[in-house]
Amino acid sequence: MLLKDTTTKKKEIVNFFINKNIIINSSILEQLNDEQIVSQLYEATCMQDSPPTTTPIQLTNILQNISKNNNQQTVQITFEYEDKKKKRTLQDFVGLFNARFKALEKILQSRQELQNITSISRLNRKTRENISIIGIVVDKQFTKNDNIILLIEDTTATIKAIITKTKQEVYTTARDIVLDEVVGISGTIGENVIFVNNIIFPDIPIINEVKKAQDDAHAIILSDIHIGSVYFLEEEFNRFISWIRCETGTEEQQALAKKVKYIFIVGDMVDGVGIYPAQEKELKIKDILQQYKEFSKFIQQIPPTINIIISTGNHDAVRLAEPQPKIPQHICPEIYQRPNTTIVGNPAIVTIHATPEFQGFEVLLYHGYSYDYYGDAVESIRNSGRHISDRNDLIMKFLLQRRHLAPTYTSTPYIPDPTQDPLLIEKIPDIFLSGHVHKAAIGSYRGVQIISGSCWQAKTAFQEKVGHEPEPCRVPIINLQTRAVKMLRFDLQKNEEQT
Ligand code: D5M
Ligand code: FE
Ligand code: ZN
Repeated sequence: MLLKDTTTKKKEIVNFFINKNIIINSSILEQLNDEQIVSQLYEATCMQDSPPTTTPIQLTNILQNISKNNNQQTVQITFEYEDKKKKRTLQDFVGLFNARFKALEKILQSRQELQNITSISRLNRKTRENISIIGIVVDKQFTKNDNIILLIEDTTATIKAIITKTKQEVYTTARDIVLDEVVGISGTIGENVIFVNNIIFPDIPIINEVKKAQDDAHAIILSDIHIGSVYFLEEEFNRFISWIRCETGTEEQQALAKKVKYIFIVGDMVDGVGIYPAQEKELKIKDILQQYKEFSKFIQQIPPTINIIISTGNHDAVRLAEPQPKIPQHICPEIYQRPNTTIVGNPAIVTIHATPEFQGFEVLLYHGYSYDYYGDAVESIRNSGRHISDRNDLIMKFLLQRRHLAPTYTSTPYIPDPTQDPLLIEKIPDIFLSGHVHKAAIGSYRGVQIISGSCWQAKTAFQEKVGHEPEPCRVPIINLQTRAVKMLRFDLQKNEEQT
């Protein structure tokens, strides 16, 4: 028997629908561009021997199940914060800080650089012994001579630690220390003070071999679309949508679009309502539901063969305090109905592209609301670029070293969970994605791929005032097989070349 090719099967499926007087909407047609879906649908419909009894509703269900099954293999939510709604108490803060300290202490305890770890209360303050402690930085001061004094606290006591200018390497490290981070310190003990020789961060081990997919699949990182803002760059965003639909671009560009299997949207989908004072004047769409409806229209245009993972940001319709919940279903029902979407909170970890032969990639998503703080508070980062928007990759590296998305308590508002700290980076991700500063960045740290999305919003009046330089309409794309990352541009006219 001759095996039918996809085109023949496709025709038969379309005929099948027509014969049953079922209107084939564009969403169904789009699904038929996928060979796998065609063959599954073919089996589910045309192959039936007896006269088909399938109703339109059943057919829609079949389609949805097929897509869901296909997507299920490729996107799994690995970490998602479940909010147990209850009133928070001071005790919850204590619990949270203990949970955070314990987790980071455990990581630090395994570090070879820290020999003879002692709790602070048990330090023999009279000897000149070499000691190591693990503690939280509760204060940081510069002396008249520019030496640094840290106040370190563990669960037993506090002690001062002094880092002198003469020890250049550790001094440079210490300058970047931020409040509330947990560090390991080794040095010699004097009377009520440690003379620091070395500072150890929880950090991540060096990964020698990065994971690579077996097939030529690509993932795209978007963030900060800001739909509803008068600054939303609709024309440019439509240019991206046309490209991802393979409707525009050179042959080569279209070939690349076809290989995209994942699109991550790392928060700030819409501009929101009431996010900053007098925002109404800068809103083209003043209704939050309308903003998400507009967003959904774009998402609906993305081919169903692409898995879309959506997390929240500080402009989205959820609380500002982190961990942020996912966008609720009633806010954007159209997106939940799409079989190819995975909606998560902020932060979140998803595993993509796992197969029986390949364990998949762990992807950490965090919008980056805390980054404004670190872009300013960390000296080496502050001095490294003209604007905070230039520094996302450095901030993300800094946070991987701290194993925490917001080590300083005041760097982002949060809801304290007494049993766990959801902003800890406990698992080391393969890929770490962010956004928020409105300029794309690509970097890597010890084998972790760092990528930050750009934005689809022109420079706002506020950003103009504070000297923020966004760089909109750039799209980082990662080849999961080679792990190469490229930057695509949609701010250019058709006749200009993408770089
Ligand atoms: O933030 C986009 C970028 O602009 C981010 O780096 C913060 C900065 N920004 C925007 N508004 C403010 C205010 N009011 N204060 C400080 N920094 C700001 P987005 O999350 O898109 O608003
Ligand atoms: Fe934003
Ligand atoms: Zn933001």
